[in-house]
Parts: sequence; C-alpha cells; structure tokens
Amino acid sequence: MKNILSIQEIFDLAKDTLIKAGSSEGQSEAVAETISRAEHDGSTSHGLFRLPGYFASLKSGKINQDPKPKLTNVTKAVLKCDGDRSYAPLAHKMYLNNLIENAKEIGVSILSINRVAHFAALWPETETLAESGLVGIACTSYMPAAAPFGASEKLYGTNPISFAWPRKNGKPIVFDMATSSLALGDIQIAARDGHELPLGTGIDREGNPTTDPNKILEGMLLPFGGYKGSHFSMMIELLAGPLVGETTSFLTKENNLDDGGPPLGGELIIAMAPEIISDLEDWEKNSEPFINKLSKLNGVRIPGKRRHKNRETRNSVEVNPDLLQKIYSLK
Ligand code: NDP
Ligand code: PYC
Repeated sequence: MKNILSIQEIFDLAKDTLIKAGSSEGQSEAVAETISRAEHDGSTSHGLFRLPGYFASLKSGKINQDPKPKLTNVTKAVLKCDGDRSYAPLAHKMYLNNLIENAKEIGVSILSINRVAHFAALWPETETLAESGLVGIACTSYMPAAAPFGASEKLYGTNPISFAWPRKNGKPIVFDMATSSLALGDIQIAARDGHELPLGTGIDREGNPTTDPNKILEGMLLPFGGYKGSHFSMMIELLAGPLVGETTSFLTKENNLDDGGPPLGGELIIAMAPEIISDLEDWEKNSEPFINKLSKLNGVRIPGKRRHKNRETRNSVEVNPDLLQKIYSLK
C-alpha cells in the first residue's frame, strides 16, 4: 500500500471519507482542508489521525451531516455563532471574515461559538486573522484529561490556546499549544509508536509519575508549567465554556455520546486590530525590533516557523500505514 501521499491526495481522502460518513460537501471540504493543512505543516496529531473520530461522530448522529451554522451580530464587538452541531472548521470557513471585518472597523471583536465539535489544531483560525493584519487568540476546551495542579483526578480538558501576531513583511508568529503538558493526540501517537514521554507529562491511575504513554492514557496528563499552566487551563475552561454559553469539560463529558469522536462544545476567538488599538499606523516599529532580536538569540525557536518551513518545502507526507488501513476500512 502506497503511504506517501501528496497534499491533494490527503485532502481528497479526507473529503471522500467524510462524504462516505454522510457529511455534506461543504462540511466535508472545510474539515478536509484543516486535515490536509495539518498534514502539510506537520501537525500530525491533528491531521489524518483524527479522521476515524470525525467519521465516527457523523455516523453516530452526534454531528449534523448537513449543518447550517448561524451567525448573529449581537454587537459589532460580539458575534455569536450557533454551530448547529457541526465540525468547527465549517463555522470558521463561513464566519471568520465577519470577525475580520468587525475587528478592522472597531478595533476588537469576538467570535463566540457554541454547539461545534473542535477536533483540530487552532492555528488555522488564528493564522487566518494574522494574515489579515489582526492579532488573533483562540481557545477551546475538551473533556477531562488533565489533573489540576496538586490533584490526581482529571478535571481539565487538554484546553488549547493559540496566539498569532501579524507582520506586514513576514509570516505571522503563531503559537498553538495544549495547556496540558502535551495534546492527548500526541500521547496516543507516542503509545502507538512505542515512545516514552518525559517525566512530568502525566501520572498513572494511582497518581505516580510515569514516562509510559499507555499508563498516562489510563491515568491523566498534567498541566504544563505547574500551577501557572494549571491556571491557564482553568481560564480556558471558563472562556471557552460558560463565557460562550457552553459547559466546562466535566459536564461536556457527562453529556457526550461516547462514539470515539469529539464532544460538542464551544470556542472563543478574539481578533484585535493593532492600528486601532495602538493608534499608530506604523505600529510595527515597536514589534519588529523585538521579533528580530528574539529571532537572533542562540537557541530560540520562533513558534510557527517549523510549520511554515514544512509548508514551503514539502509536497507530500508519509502517513502511518496502519492509520491509512484503518481509514480505508471505515464503513
Ligand atoms: P507542542 O507542544 O508540540 O507545541 C506547542 C507550541 O510550541 C507550538 O506553537 C510549537 O511551534 C511550539 N514549540 C514546540 N517545540 C518548541 C521548542 N522546542 N521551542 C520553541 N517552541 C516550540 O503542541 P501541543 O502538543 O501542546 O499541541 C499540539 C496541537 O494540538 C495544537 O495544534 C493544538 O491546537 C492541538 N490541540 C487541539 C485540541 C482541541 O481540542 N481541538 C486540544 C489540545 C490540543 P510549531 O507549531 O512551530 O512547532
Ligand atoms: O489532542 O488533546 C487533543 C485533542 C482533544 C481534542 C482534539 N484534540
């Protein structure tokens, strides 16, 4: 079986598989785009790896096969999207432009999304904002996977946050990270591939430190950065849950149909216009010297650079053969 696929072949495989699960053309294309972009950039844990889960929740009926997400302009600063039980990339494709327009007009705007399942990386949405000249922040919550600092019981989701900073003459700076030590997807891939994980990534069921990904999957992840990261994770529970009219991770899990796919929940996306907020047309004069200095420091890796380099240099990707086999056999 051929397991080196072009980006177009990855897109086609993802789209055809989603259509096989009953998804509409529009939703299938939106999700296939995020999957193929993730594979292109080397965001392996959120590319084809997620396709069986996307498939499962379409089949079970948790995800609407032909959703019609709706947008309400609550105010210019607050756009509300009812996702209609869709996959989040469809809502992004339909409404990120409205967010961009509003932020450019009044300086800051928020897209508050609920009733979507977010099973992807978050950089596609923040990077889109930065490519339009805006600062972007996005966060979403999940289901309990990590213990709050000091506890040995799961309460926080893996709760990612992404930040993107625009540059007039360069690629945006973008970080996108779980607020658990690693994304659950990366733990699952480490278990599949037989890799140990650094101590501090997670604990086993009894609360003992372990480097074994299988024991962490039975047990729980830890937040990144001790109690400080733990507070970030708590913040995301509240911002991507109650603030957008959704539950936090533990109730999300209680309400979730356990079909192997992502739960329905919320996402908060914030767009900010630097010209308006700084009141400077040449606002970059204050950020560029900092970014240049940071980039030149020995040992520093600018977040987003690895992905952008992959995007520029790769036309194809080697896909795990067992994963491909699993995708081909989905019915
Ligand atoms: P990583 O720990 O791999 O990376 C987090 C960030 O740090 C990235 O921006 C990365 O940049 C940067 N980075 C990585 N290594 C270094 C380094 N050595 N020096 C400097 N910067 C570095 O990611 P996570 O495991 O935390 O998350 C992976 C993905 O999982 C994210 O895309 C996230 O959105 C997704 N996720 C999605 C969830 C959901 O509910 N939808 C839940 C949890 C996670 P670069 O990208 O350039 O490598
Ligand atoms: O990798 O933690 C994760 C994750 C959860 C939902 C989507 N990805």
